[in-house]
Amino acid sequence: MVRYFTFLLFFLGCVSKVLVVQSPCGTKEQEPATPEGAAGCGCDRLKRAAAVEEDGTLSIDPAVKYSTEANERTSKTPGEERTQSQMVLISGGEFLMGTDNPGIPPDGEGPQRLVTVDSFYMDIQEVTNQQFQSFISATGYVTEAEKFGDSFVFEGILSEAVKNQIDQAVAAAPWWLPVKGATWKHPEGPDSNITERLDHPVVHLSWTDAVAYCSWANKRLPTEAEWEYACRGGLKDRLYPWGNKLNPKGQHYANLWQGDFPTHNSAEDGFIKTSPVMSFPANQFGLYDMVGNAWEWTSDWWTVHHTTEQQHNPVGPPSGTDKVKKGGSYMCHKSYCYRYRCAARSQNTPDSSASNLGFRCVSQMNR
Ligand SMILES: *[C@@H]1O[C@H](CO)[C@@H](O)[C@H](O)[C@H]1NC(C)=O
Ligand SMILES: [Ca+2]
Ligand SMILES: [Ca+2]
Repeated sequence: MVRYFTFLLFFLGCVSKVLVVQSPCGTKEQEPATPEGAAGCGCDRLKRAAAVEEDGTLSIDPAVKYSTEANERTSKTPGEERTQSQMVLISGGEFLMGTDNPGIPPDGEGPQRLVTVDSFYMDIQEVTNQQFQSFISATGYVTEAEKFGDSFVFEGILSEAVKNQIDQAVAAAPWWLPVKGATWKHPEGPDSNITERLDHPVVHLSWTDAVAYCSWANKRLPTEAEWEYACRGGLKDRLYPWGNKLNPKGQHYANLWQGDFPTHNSAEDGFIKTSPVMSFPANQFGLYDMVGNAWEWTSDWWTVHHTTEQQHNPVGPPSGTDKVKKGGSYMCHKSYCYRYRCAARSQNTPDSSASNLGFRCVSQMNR
């Protein structure tokens, strides 16, 4: 109950900014944001208020400790079928992070700033259902959505049977419904499964769950800077991982939303929901689905204030309430969620989970 209320307050705050250009949602803007730009697809305000203590601190499971112990219990037999993602070396270097021409100014996409990152390896794909299944089989890990008993699902992909059971919605974004029993194994609730989607990105995982998985795999989540450097694929100051045109030569380069959000998804790119990973071309670094398909968690706490001084391996603020996610999802359309750009960003509390939010891991070594 509280969590929907919190959502509503946030949303109203954002909308009021559109009218008076002043609100807690954003800072000085060069141009008025669209209501869509401010409120987005509603993806960024899904919170579990229950996890926020009265003093504002967050109660987070010690996932790292847990998964380290679990990892020690897991014996890696030689010749065992490889389930981990292939990784690619991202050679370190400097790049321009963020943009001075923000698509959504309140998100803190700017200012553009010079950042250097050291070399690292990155999963070429989002973590899939099959890969996450191997983690669960090895550790017995229980995800936060399973503990809480529900997760947020986009209404457009729910069955009538499930929709009819729901009496509570997010008032300001009625297309997001808290669905009892929605988990990574049951992405649209108990009457759905992942049997036909083993090669799709795993979704309904919290930041804490994502950290637990990467840690088990002897990897970690990327920082926002690493993620954005990787997204840009060596291109300078471009919108997308492949350049500035959304559909070069009429081709789709990412699983996004075509049609009218949220009522009509024409699926011109071939997919209404998630797609199998690597269904679209890789960027110049060999990375797939950096934008679109599933949003991807990063390790950084959220802030919209960035220094313009040159940074080396920035890791974000030391603390916060929300974590940064990058890349947008299959739900993103320019009219509502113009966040399928490398500079774009959004946030969720670390215990939030939803039907369009996943992750990939990085490592200093090729694992
Ligand atoms: C999984 O879902 C498919 C439909 O996508 C259905 O045909 C199948 O029976 C389901 N399997 C199980 C084990 O529930
Ligand atoms: Ca699509
Ligand atoms: Ca993605």
